[in-house]
Amino acid sequence: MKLFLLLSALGLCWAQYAPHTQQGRTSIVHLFEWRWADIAAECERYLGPKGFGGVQVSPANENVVINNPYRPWWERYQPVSYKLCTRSGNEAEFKNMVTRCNNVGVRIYVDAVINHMCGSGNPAGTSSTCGSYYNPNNRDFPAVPYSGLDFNDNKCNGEISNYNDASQVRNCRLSGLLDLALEKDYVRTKIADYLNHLIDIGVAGFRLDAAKHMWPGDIKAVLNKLHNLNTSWFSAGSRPFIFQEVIDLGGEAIKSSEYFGNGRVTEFKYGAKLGTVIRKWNGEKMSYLKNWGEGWGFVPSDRALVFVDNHDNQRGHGAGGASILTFWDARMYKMAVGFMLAHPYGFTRIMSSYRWDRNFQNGKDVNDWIGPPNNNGATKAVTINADSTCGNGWVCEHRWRQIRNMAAFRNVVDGQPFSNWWDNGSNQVAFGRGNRGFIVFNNDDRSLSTTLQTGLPAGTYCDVISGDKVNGNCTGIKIQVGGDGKASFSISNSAEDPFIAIHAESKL
Ligand code: AAO
Repeated sequence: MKLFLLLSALGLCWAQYAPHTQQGRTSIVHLFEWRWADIAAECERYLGPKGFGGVQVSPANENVVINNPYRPWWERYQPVSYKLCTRSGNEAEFKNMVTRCNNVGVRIYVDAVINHMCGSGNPAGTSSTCGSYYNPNNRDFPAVPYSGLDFNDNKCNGEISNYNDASQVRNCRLSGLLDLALEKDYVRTKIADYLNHLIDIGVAGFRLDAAKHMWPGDIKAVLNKLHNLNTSWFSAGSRPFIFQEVIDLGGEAIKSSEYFGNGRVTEFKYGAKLGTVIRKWNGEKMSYLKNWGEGWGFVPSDRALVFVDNHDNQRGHGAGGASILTFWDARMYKMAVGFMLAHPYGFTRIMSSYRWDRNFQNGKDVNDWIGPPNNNGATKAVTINADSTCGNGWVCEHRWRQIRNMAAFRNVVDGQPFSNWWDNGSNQVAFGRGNRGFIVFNNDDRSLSTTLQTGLPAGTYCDVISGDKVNGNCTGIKIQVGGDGKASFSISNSAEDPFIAIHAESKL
């Protein structure tokens, strides 16, 4: 009995850190701006079969429609109500997606915009994705309803200007967005009602947008009101997975550790540093990655949600700076994502983007606002080409062979220790995951040719970066592991993808 109580207490306090992915599935993908109908189809035809754990979807609630600039992606971060009604689809389509994805073992995590409503400068009217009326001027959002009493104007009605002042960051406006008074039980209840609606439909958790701009205790009070997950798909008593968008690159008043009590936090240092290393900026080398993780000053692994890029910093918003790698730098990007998925640190999120016309002026992309591929504002379907890549302007990084196969690698090595590290003191490195997987990188300007201890059982393995194991054959490079666990590797510095990865299930 005592043991049971202890275990259930542990379960209760640890639960919000667990993503509730199906057994053996270890990463999620952000299908940025996808329609619900396309996500449902992608779960069934691709994500389920390929072993992806879940999808972070764009905000599900009604938002402002902005026509100048024309339908920017960021209009979705300006809520008007909590009706499930956006460019991605309506409530029926949302429910259909959640059901179909859960049924093939793929979880849905919603980007929850609960810190604020829309920008103060929007005119009153019904320019919204569901036609709800709103008036930012007198803070009237009748479709919730919220009124002037529900915002932080009495504490601060101006912009955040000083990130060294924690009260300002949490009480003032982020980019002019009307800041909700989350210390009010009424506001907490309205937000919890929205999140509970999503939980009851079957979502597995939430990204809390702009969590840094909310007091940790206010978030906690909202979380305490949340239902357990839907028992159609989750075991009784499961708590929603929570990952909070807290940007803490150091040097500001707010520390991400203040949010550990609520759930995981986004570790922004991860992508910023990994980009710097792979680009070889500031004298960084891959050999320094030997103690990657907490050794680099990151939050504890079991509190971290990690990613190479996100929807903000792939286009110069948010934080991370110029070092961030994206699909635009495909060769380095694949190495970075490969490294992330092979390495045990953190819970991993893969980015899946759309292409837009970049236009740099004085180092800034003036087209950083461009929304998803669309016809007169209606988001275009994600079409699938004969070679399994995506059409209609969707990049689908998660479908790139190297990335898709590394997501599978992470599943295969789940729970195995970081092992057999090797480096040449420069940018040639290798490491394994127990006796289940091994990866070798050559990011130097000379070729790599060496024999390494892989930790794997003897056999012939298929490199899942240059090819796939198909019907027992390998379409890429083959690696022979001897009875002593050693194998020889050769990687040209001009290889299309200068890295090799083998694992227990790529054995021929
Ligand atoms: C749009 C317009 C605005 C307009 C507003 C209202 O662009 O001109 O005023 O509407 O009408 C997104 C877009 C915004 C957009 C907004 C609403 O990015 O452009 O505004 O939708 O439509 C901060 C927050 C972080 C936030 C990030 C963008 O802390 O929470 O800014 N991300 C989320 C979402 C994002 C969304 C929102 C929040 C709002 O992911 O998509 O905005 O819902 C420092 C701070 C960071 C701060 C950055 C940027 O970072 O630390 O906390 O992020 O500044 O302000 C170095 C430093 C690093 C620093 C960075 C940048 O790297 O080390 O600490 O430089 O200075």
